[in-house]
Amino acid sequence: MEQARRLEATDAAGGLEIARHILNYIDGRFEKGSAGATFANIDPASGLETGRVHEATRADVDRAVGAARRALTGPWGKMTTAERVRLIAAVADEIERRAEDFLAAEVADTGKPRHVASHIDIPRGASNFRMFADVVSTLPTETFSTPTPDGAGALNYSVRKPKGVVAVVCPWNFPLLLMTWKVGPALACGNTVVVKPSEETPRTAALLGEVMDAVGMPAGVYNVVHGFGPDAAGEFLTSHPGVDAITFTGETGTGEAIMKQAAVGVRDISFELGGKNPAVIFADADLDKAVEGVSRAAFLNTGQVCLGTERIYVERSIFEPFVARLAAAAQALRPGDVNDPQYVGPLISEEHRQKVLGYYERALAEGATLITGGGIPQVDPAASGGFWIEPTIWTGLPHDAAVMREEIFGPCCGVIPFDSEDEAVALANDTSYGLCATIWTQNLSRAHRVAAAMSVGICWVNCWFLRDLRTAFGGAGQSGIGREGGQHSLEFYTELENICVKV
Ligand code: NAD
Ligand code: 6OD
Repeated sequence: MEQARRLEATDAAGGLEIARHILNYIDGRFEKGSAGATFANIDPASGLETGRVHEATRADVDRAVGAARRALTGPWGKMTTAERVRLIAAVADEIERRAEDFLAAEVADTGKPRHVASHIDIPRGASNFRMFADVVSTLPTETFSTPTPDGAGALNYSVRKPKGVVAVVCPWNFPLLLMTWKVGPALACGNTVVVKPSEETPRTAALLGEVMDAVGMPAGVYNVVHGFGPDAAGEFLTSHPGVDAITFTGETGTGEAIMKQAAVGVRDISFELGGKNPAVIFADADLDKAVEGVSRAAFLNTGQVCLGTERIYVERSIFEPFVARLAAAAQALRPGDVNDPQYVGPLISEEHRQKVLGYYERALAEGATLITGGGIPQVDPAASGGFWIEPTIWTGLPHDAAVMREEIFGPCCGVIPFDSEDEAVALANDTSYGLCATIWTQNLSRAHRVAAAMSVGICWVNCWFLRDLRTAFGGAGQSGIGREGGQHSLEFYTELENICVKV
């Protein structure tokens, strides 16, 4: 059975045990793609192939959607909320039990530091299930007592029902975290899912299939189809008429394409898209904490964080010391060893590195002063095939420069001075995106005033990426549609029916 699941025994890559074959998971079974096609799974830290991903065909996607539809009316659809919640909590427990396997898979796919994966990605994979199990267990419903002309009255109350088959399309930067952030609430609300993980990072979605098996999840509730986006598994899924709702995290341009597909059949969408997030540092900020926080926001995960800071506005009186200290923080980061606490990982692919390096060149052409970085770092020859890149800081850029307006998704930022609070707010809001902002100040009134003035979905004050999963998460402007998190997720993952009973 174990052999059927994984096709082949495990392989060692960078000392980690990972599967050589990454399979689709359809209707409770691990499968090759029906056309037999595979593509390479690459370790970004070495540039080497570590496995083969079995690509799903249109027919495979069709079977996955069919299995998900059948599961809605099978044992899963018949479960009480309490039974469903028990199974979902068991998924969380099993992810924790297999944390080392998930860690190995995530590090192999992304090259990210082990301490990032073990503190952020993998624990969130478990808590995304546990938290939404709690949310649906304590779900309130609304009731209204309604007067009627005959004086007898009526009772209005609401019930929440699953939306049906939910397509979950995910990116590569936090593969398990972002996928389970959607799968957790979808299943907690009684839906079934077909997941299309990023072609760059398919491992943890496949591994979650083993978890589903282990906890006895009914077949068809959780399905995974591997492949690419346009004219491939991604589009086959999002354009499939059997899909009732699509939840997507990725680039704004991809969101536009998926929105067109979702229009056919008027399917519901929830989008978490790109960002070009500002940090505003006032002269009264605690400088140590601001430098540490902004450096994390700019360089964590090699800048491949939708919430990451790529625009930094600093009050003029502290501009120079701030830039010098941020540069020192960037220079302290070291590529090469996933176990090093100061390790900065590679970018996800050579294609992405070329895109980011293109922006590095463009910044100079647009008039930037290069403070640090700007190229490819020296690494141990054994790791030289990895997609390494230097953390980079620019000053002197005009605010309308492309590198200050377009999402780069790399470890880089432009720093611009400001002279007044109004100017800082205007600069921060001058973007078509609106995912998040961070503000650094010790003036409480200013913190509240400026936070409320930001045109974003999430504003952090004196912190960054501090998450409480009960809160609304999502973007304004071109950064997304809808909010997920806590009870907000119910708006997307359930259909609310009002029942009016004449007394
Ligand atoms: P991407 O949009 O290229 O791909 C995301 C997923 O969509 C992949 O699984 C891909 O195969 C699939 N896809 C691509 N084209 C498709 C199509 N036409 N139809 C259906 N599926 C398609 O994004 P990425 O490069 O994987 O991730 C980086 C982007 O994601 C950045 O823009 C980042 O800001 C964004 N992101 C946003 C958030 C957020 O919460 N707002 C979180 C993480 C990443
Ligand atoms: O924390 C989350 O729920 C979330 N969606 C994080 C997104 C990170 C983007 O890279």
